Amino acid sequence: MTGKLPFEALSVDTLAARLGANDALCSHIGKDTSRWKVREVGDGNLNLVFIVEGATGAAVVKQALPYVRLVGDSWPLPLKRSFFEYHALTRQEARAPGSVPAIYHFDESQALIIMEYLSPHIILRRALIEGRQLPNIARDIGLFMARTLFRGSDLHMATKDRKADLALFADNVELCDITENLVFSDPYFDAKMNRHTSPQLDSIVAELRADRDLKVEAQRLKHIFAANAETLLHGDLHSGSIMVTATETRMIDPEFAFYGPIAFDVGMLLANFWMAFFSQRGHEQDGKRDTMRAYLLDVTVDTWSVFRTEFSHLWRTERTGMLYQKSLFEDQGDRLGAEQALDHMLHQVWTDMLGFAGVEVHRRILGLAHNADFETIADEDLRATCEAKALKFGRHIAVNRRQIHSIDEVNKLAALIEQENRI
Ligand code: SR1
Ligand code: MG
Repeated sequence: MTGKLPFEALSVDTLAARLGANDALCSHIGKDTSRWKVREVGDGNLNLVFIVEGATGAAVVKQALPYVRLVGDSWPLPLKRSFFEYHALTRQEARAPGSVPAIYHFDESQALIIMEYLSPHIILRRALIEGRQLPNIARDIGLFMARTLFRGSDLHMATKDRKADLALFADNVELCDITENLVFSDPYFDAKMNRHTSPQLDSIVAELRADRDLKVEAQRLKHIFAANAETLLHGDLHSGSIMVTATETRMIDPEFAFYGPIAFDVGMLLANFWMAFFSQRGHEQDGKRDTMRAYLLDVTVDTWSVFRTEFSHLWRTERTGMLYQKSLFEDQGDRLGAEQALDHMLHQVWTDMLGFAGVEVHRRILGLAHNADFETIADEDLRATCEAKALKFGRHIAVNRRQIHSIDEVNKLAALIEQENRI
């Protein structure tokens, strides 16, 4: 296939004929297409994903569709998100080597990326629902966030390069628009595509939508999201965008990448650990999940600590950009000034991270795009109980974020809310 053909969606039946002459794919899986086995495995909200196995290996072929798969062709979505995903993956690999799948080929006109098949990896969300404790995720994700978020910013990059990159990713308008609406606005009014566990949550939802402080806070966070072009974000860093084995962790799916606030990726990620925590009560049919709950809170502590430590290390060793330049601090013998600025910056990330986490929790329960942590709880009363606790927690950390000073404080609150009304 050349890159010049008009876009055409792949299917299990056409993939071998269409990609059989692709050198990159053939070099990884073998060129005898009669031995190729193709499976469509995409269960995400937006794209087609195929696993192609050949005589000598396997690969993933991911293709964007010209619409939102979750909703259908009534919601068109540009193919160029595949371009942003490809460019984000190359930058993430450069800034945090080994943290993303290897890219074999990118075809812009077909909006497809051929990449490494991660096996035996599974989606982190699924592992957490199953009650599996992965020992390395806090370290791996904490390092990934610190390295990509620091090295993609004006703290590290030459400002000319950062501005060029900022311009490139500024065109990812439609995916930003999804986040701007689905995360920051839709949950807080009766938007058309919203849904929630009803009638169980009806009165709580009405209360939240009438909560002026919460609405104002959500809009302040949206303002930060839209106006603070601090670094290249993953943009959708939830537990469904991470693949794991017992010892390995890889980040996938950065099609929402754009220049935004450092705190956004961190907040979205931690929100997903806190949602996993609140959903555990719904997955206790095979035994109590007390140790899993403790593990999940430990993961939030460790992820934040690894992020902070690595970010601080990079601040001291790789601060080569135009912000807080060493010529003003260390070079003047003012190491303490640089530390004071670092403290200030981490404090801002902390405060905003809590806000982003709070609204992420809300949108997964009140908006269009729910998550499997809660959705797989078949008993609706039990699901609603878990969701109600998460909503309460999300509201507290979003609205009171400036008064919360440590992750232990956040986790004590989570544990308290989780224990409420337990028999
Ligand atoms: C219409 S897309 C809904 C959600 O799916 C993606 O994974 C993002 O999280 C987006 O908000
Ligand atoms: Mg995705």
